[in-house]
Amino acid sequence: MNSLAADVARPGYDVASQAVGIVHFGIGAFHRAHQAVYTDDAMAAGDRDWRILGVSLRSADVADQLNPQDGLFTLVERSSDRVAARLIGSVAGVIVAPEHPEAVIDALAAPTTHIVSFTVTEKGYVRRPDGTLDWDNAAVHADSTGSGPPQTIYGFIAAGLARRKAAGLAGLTLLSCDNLADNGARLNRLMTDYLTATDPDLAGWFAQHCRCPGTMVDRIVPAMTDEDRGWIASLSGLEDAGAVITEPFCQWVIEDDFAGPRPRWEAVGAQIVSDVEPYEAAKLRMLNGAHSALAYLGLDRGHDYVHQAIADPALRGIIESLMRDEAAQTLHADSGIDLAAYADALIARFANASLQHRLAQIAMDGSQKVPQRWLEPLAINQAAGRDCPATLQALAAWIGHISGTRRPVDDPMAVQLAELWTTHGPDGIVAALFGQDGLYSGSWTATPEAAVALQAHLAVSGQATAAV
Ligand code: CS2
Repeated sequence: MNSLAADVARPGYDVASQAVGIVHFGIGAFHRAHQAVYTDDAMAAGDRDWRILGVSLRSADVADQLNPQDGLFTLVERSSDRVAARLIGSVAGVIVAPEHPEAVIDALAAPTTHIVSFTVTEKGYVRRPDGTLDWDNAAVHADSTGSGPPQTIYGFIAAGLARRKAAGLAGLTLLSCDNLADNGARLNRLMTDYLTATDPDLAGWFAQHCRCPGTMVDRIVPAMTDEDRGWIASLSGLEDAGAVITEPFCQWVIEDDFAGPRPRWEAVGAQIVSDVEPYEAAKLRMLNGAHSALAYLGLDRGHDYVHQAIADPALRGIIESLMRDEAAQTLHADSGIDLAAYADALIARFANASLQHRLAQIAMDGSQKVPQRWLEPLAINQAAGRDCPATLQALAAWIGHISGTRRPVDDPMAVQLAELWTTHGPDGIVAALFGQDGLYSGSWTATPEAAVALQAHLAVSGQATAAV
């Protein structure tokens, strides 16, 4: 490595002397630009021994990037008028779980570990469309039968907790930082179901000694490219394989329900509250709901990036309606959140052209995202007799996307969804997904009018795409 340019801020504490207090599953770019930064700030403000040991459940990429640099990486905040770079010291290193499963369990069972956090994305929770644990998944099945080293978060946490219980150690806080509705309560239910089926005594211990606070996490973090890394090298004078680029905005709302000690994240900008739900619902339905709409509608119109899609007059009105007239109507007016100002701020964040946020990144894993982003608000609005033309237009674009004929589909259910298309065809796909017995009927069932609207959009967008 070369020398660090003088204007790149360094960690404000003695990094090497801090012990690990947090084990984090899913140490992708989002975590490095969010929780790792709050934790770095907390240690700079005086907290001690909260370094983060990252765990990758599959790929060795992040370990290969960060371990040779002792976990250090550059964080760059970028907007049209500002670039700020700093070095983050809170990550101690990364374990590749399939290579060293015992090391992961040791870390979970260490007396100094108090918090296990997760950004494993929606699909990392291995749920069925109705939200319950997918016991048919091969990795969950293998973990539950104990036929080899753990593969899923459930298998690893169960093994770590069993060791803690046997050693008479304290419980853990399991902190989900993924974009699921009610993420803390859901993780608690999934973990409880897993333990009840595999080790009922441990399930009792878990209920007594562990906590799963809910969180709302927010920061837009595009996937890094080689070009980005080259740009950072020219900026800081460092070749940094683990660098991340993000927007200036950052928000973290955490339910005040921990099993033991935690960093004083609230001293460095996080909000610790008694109820996360209003923040989480607003963020999932307005920000993420608009994001997914921009992704599928934007890709259909030939755009590559979020800032291009939001600048397209044909899409801007749909996004405004989806956020203000549809999603916002499902949120509590008395939550204290100014929803009109929130929508304004989101539009400005989407317009940040310097972020280069790819629509294809957001379009990934739609089967796991659509329920909390669109189907919940559709169900609430439908029960209240309100129409949702913008959300339906976006949903139709997703239905077209999962046919697999418009572009490649990166989704754990891609094969199943493409088969639904093959079996039911363009005239039957809406009913197969959202009819009385449809795949997603547990989340939302289309009225006959909504089904007609979806069908009409599908017909139009199908022709439009075919004509391109
Ligand atoms: C995005 C999110 O990829 C996606 O699905 O909607 O990652 C989004 O950028 C973050 O949730 C913003 O906080």
